[in-house]
Amino acid sequence: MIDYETIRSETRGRVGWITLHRPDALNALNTTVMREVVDAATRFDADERIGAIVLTGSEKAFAAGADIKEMADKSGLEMTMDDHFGAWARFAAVRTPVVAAVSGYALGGGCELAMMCDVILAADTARFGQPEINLGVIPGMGGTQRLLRAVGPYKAAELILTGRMMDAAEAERAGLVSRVVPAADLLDEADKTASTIAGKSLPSLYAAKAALAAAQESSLAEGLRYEKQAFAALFDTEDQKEGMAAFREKRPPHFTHR
Ligand code: CO8
Repeated sequence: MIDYETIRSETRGRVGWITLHRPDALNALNTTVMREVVDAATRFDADERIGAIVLTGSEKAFAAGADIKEMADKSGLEMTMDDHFGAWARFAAVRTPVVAAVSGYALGGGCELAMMCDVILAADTARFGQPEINLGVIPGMGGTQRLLRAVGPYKAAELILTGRMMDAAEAERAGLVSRVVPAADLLDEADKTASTIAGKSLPSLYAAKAALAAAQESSLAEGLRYEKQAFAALFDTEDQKEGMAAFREKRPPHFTHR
């Protein structure tokens, strides 16, 4: 286990857990958090014993945004030249499915980080928002793009222009979260969901995640072409033969991730 400064990272079965741990700053995302989350996620992604990742925070905060104190004195040119927070793109690009388990605040960069994950489980205490407008800026880690795709243009505009927070029930109605669970059950539910995912064949998980990403990034015609090819390519895996044989033989499949 690697000794990180701002996160905890551990393995439970086939699930890699990353827990944000800056309790004094409500898990505000500074460059150390970014470097460490990206490092942990990249290591899990390179390990075929891992089939899913859970990203979580504390009971009070998933993450209350990018670290305002770290950014406050930067100039526009410095933000551009540093590509401040650019490495988050590497987290968004991991092949392994990521489940965000959100309790408490998921604001600004925290909401944007949750939206880089594939599944968002929310405790009934979760609060989502993009309050950057209150700081004289706008979302900068994908919020204007991913929130609009998640909840539609009018809901996204209202949230981003007013900076107001929405509770877990509203976020679920809006389509931002996969499921809301009682706060006390959040980590168990995240474990169950991630373990279920991690029990599938890795090649099909990677293909499903990539095809879902293609749906966000391309036209319907391109996306359908991509899906058709990816679907056909899976017929050259041993796991496809095993999955379909297991169905015919009325037994659970034993995937070898080949
Ligand atoms: N950055 C730095 N420190 C923070 C942050 C933050 N985002 N959020 C909270 N903290 C710190 C507080 O300063 C405080 O520290 P201290 O005790 O040393 O003063 C500690 O965490 C506890 O916070 P509060 O006392 O404020 O706790 P409350 O329970 O009273 O309030 C809130 C909780 C409502 C969540 C409040 O802390 C808050 O409003 N936080 C800021 C939320 C926010 O504006 N987030 C957006 C940040 S900007 C952003 O995310 C841009 C992303 C894109 C960047 C892309 C760059 C390329």
